[in-house]
Amino acid sequence: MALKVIELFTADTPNGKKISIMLEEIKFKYKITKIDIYNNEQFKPEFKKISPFSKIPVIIDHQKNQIVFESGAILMYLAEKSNQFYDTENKIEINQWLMAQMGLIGPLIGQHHQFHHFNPGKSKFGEERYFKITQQLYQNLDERLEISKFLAGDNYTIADIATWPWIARHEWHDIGLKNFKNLTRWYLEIAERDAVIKGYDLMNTGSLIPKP
Ligand SMILES: N[C@@H](CCC(=O)N[C@@H](CS)C(=O)NCC(=O)O)C(=O)O
Repeated sequence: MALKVIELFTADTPNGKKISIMLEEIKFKYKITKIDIYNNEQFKPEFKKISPFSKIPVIIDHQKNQIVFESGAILMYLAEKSNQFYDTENKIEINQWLMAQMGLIGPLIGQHHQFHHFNPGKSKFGEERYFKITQQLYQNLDERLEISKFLAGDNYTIADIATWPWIARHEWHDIGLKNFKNLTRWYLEIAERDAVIKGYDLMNTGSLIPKP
């Protein structure tokens, strides 16, 4: 039965899309409360009460009066609540790939966005450093997906849900997703899922998933 208890505080970014995709996947009814991070709404005292670092995404599970911040923790929470995409037998494998997204893929590709996409020409060092790192991450993911259908094995899990929205920003990266055959296969397979198509367009603006 659909639950109508989750409130998602978010913006239209890869970290935000992780959670809308997950909520669509598990078919929970949810309400989106937009936080305009380009106009500093994340720093308002009422938001800071639920987000100590002033970051989106955050959820409130109104059924339990439970606040959860940090997208990885939110994915684990929703996976455990719905009993989906976080198979108990495979938790160690899933945790590794999820933590790699949280600790490496998100923060480092985020820096690539800052130097290459938003501020080109400001720091040659920063542009070169994060371009190379992003290229390396594409390569690492491609190697993994050469031997594994999904990141944590045969099944689609919260590790894929966390990582996919970052690769969906490939047009900003200029690395050439097409050159990474296994990563492209994985990207396209996930892009066909109804929940991903819906969760990607979380603000209902008609956003379409970019092709490789
Ligand atoms: N580790 C956090 C990162 C969240 C994050 O960086 N959110 C960005 C948007 S994608 C944000 O809120 N930025 C606003 C700011 O930095 O002021 C998570 O995965 O939830």
